[in-house]
Amino acid sequence: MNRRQWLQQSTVGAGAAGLPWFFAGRFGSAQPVAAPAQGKQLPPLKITDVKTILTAPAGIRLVVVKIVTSEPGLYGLGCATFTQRARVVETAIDKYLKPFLIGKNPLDVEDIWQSCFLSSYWRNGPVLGNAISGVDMACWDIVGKRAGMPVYQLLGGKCRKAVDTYRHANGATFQEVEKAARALMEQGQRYVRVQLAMPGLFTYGSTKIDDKDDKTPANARTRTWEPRAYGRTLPKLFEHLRKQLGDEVELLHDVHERVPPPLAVQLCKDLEPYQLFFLEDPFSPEDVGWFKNLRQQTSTALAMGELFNNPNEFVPLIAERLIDFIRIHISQIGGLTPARKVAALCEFFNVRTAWHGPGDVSPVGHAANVHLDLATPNFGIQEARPFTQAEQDVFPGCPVLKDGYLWSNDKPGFGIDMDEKLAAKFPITDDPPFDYNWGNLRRRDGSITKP
Ligand code: GCO
Ligand code: MG
Repeated sequence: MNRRQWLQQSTVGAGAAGLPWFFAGRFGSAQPVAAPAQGKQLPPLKITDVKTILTAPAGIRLVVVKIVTSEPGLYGLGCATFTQRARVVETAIDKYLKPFLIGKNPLDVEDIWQSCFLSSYWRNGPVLGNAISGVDMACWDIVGKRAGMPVYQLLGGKCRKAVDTYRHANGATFQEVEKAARALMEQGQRYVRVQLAMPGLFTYGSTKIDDKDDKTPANARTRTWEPRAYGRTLPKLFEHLRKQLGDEVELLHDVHERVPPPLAVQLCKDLEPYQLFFLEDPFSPEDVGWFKNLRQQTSTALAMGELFNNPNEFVPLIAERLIDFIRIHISQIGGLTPARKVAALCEFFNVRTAWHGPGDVSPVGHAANVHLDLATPNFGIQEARPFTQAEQDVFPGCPVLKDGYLWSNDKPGFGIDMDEKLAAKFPITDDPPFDYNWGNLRRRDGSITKP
């Protein structure tokens, strides 16, 4: 007798005796009576196929998982994007998770997550985290479609009508950054992340150095970075922007873990007069021990986390109230299942969410971010980008960015689909296998430094 039959038999017997179901086995009546009202019984569901789809409709390598079920036409999509190691994630899914998953019930999302997580014995790293994320989101998508409900409804329902976002304003001069910020504000953005290129230095999130005349092979092309000049200039950029743009607009900045910890502390103090909405990644994940020191010295709001993989990296920061915004990359930590737990943990410590939402999160991943944002009371802000036409064609049902808000549709699951034939028309490039900016950033003396 399986669990459902056992439960049904128990319930019937207990009902007849007017006793709770758990006495049924002992006091069951011979009189068959109607079972208490139960939900519509749906036929059992099984995973019949797991596909990994690599596509680059906007030029960035995306990894999407499609889980196909035994119910005709019922499938789910999830984001497993790790753009710098896309092929490794593909192998983790196709060669390892797929055989483990075939035949399992995709509605048992928690059990699927826990068992996939432990199935490699070694765990908590990128690649396996991304692979599990794709599977996890695809299962949530299936649960939503089966229930006929959007995922945000399964998470407790909407706490807000739409999701407030920030976008990026980059430039090589103060005026260029100001212009880019104004353009976004005119489109309705209330939150703008500002990044400045430093002359002669390769600066994260800024206008890239034009290297068309550089004949050095891409994999050996060094980018130069020195933190001091950046540390001195950034407060001046904010001074300029506050003068020109006023106090109303919320300004953000990403340090991208590129400065030595004492300089990051100084920077947070120097930026206080400009009241940033948040300063992101002042330290690298290897240096999180510095947060205790930093927190006591500054009132600048702190965001951290796109590089986190292991709960031990972020749980103490949340529980000790050392950060204000958690910025985990949802596919990095394994998908919606762990992310919703992180959001709930944060709620108790008044830490707000600001899930990572750059170009290397697929529209499916952005849709998952939006569903969680809609249902999270302690939501802070969502990093967003407009989707290219090609992305919208490959992923019909993309969240819509309007007046600075991301809007989800109300279709079941994540409400987003994938045109596989069209996706195949945007193959990922293996040459170069990833952009060589990472791992080639060096100080002037030639020593390697954090990206
Ligand atoms: C951000 C990020 C990204 C990362 C990128 C790495 O949006 O805050 O720092 O742009 O650099 O996702 O691949
Ligand atoms: Mg960042």
